[in-house]
Amino acid sequence: MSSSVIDFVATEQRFGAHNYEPIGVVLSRGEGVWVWDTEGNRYLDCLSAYSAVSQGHCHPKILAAMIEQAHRLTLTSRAFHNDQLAPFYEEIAALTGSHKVLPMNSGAEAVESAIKSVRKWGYEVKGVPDGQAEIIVCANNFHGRTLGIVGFSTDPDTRTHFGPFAPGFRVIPFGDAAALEAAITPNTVAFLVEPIQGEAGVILPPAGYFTEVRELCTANNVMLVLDEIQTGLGRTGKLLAEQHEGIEADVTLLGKALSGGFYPVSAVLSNNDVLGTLRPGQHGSTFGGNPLACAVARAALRVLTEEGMIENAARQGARFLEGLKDIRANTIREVRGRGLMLAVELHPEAGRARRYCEALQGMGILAKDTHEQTIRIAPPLVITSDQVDWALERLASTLTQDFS
Ligand code: IF1
Repeated sequence: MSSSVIDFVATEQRFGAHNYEPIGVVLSRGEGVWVWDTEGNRYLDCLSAYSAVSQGHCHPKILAAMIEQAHRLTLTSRAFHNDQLAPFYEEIAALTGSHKVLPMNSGAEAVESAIKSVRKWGYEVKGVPDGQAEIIVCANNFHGRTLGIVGFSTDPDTRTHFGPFAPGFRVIPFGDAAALEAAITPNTVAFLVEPIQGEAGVILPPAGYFTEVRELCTANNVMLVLDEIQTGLGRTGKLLAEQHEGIEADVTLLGKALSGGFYPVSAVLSNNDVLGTLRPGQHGSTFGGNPLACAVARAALRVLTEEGMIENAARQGARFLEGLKDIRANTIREVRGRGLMLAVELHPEAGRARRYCEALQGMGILAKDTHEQTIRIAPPLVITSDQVDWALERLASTLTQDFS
C-alpha cells in the first residue's frame, strides 16, 4: 500500500474502535457503479454499501434534492409538522401498498420499532397477557446490532459478552414451515424474518416456504414481519422480495437504499392494526421523519422507479447469475442469488473468501466476504450488461486461481 493509504489506515487504527477489518483500500470518490481510491484507481463496487447505494454512488437527482432541502430546512423534530413528511408518507404508502408508516433512521431502529409495535399490538389487540409476548425469529438471522436485536442472534460474534438479553424470542431454522407451526403458541405475536438471509450468505427460501408461512401466520393471528432492509427496494429484481413469493407481509421494514446512501432513513410499513396501536408519547426519535430525510427518500424512491432500476436489477441479475454459474472453477461450491443479490460460496479447501476479495481488488472489483467462505456480489442496480460482463471476466480469472 502507498504511504498515504498507510497513513489513513494507521490513523484509523490509532483512534478508531477496531470493530471492522476493512479491505485495504481508501476510497475518495464514487459515481454510479464506480468508486475511486485516493491513488486514483477505479473499482466496480460489488457491495453497494450492503445495498444502501442501490441507485448508484452520488446519484445526481438525489444529491440535488438533498442540497435543495438542506438550504431550506433540515430538522424540526416531530414536535412540529414539516412539509416533506406527508408527501413522503403518501408516496411510500402508494408505492408499497401500505396503510401506515413509521419513519426512523437506521435499519436496526426500524426493527426495534417493529418489535415494540407488534408486542403492543399483541397486548392491546390480540389479548396476550402483558409481558408474555413471543416473537419467532430464524437461526442465522441478521437484523442489526442493537442490544435487543443481538439478543436473538445466533452468531457468536454478534452476541458474545453483550448480555444479559431481553426474553421473548424463539429461534427456528430458516426455511422450515413445520418448525414455525410447532413454535407458535397463543402468546406468539409475530414472526420476524428476512425474505432472503443476507449476512448468512444469501440464503434463499425453499419454493413455497413463504406461502406456507403466510398461511400459518394468518391462521394463528401472528403478524408476519418481513425485514426487507437489504432485500427491498429492487435489490432482488422486484420492488420487494416478498413479491417473488406472491405474499404480503403485515409489517415491512425498509432502510439502506431508502435514501440511496445519502442519509440514514428507515421505515416501518404496516396495515392499520399494528402501527395503529401507537399513541402520542409512546414512541419517537429526534431525527425520525425529518424534512431532509424525507426529501432524500422521496428522491431515492423516485429515481429507483422512474429510471427502471428494478427491472434492470432483474435483467442484469439474471445475466450475472448465469455468468457466475458458467465459471468452471474447482474453488466454487455454489453460486446463488436473486436479482442483484448474489453470492459465490467457495469450497472450504479453497481458502478464505477474503483472500479472493483481496485478489479481486487487484482486478478492479470491490466485493466483501461473509462467514469465511462466501463472496457477496451486490452491485448498484444501475449496472449495465457491459459492466456485468467486465466483472464476470475478472471474477472468472480470480476464482479459477487457488488461494488455499
Ligand atoms: C454491520 C451485515 C449486511 C440488514 C438487515 C437490518 C439491518 C441490516 C437484513 C440493520 C444491516 C448491515 C449492517 C452492517 C453490515 C451490513 C450487513 F453484514 F452486518 F449483516 F448487510 F448483511 N436488517 N446490515 O442487513 O440496519 O442498523 O445497519 O442500518 O453491522 O456490519 P442498520
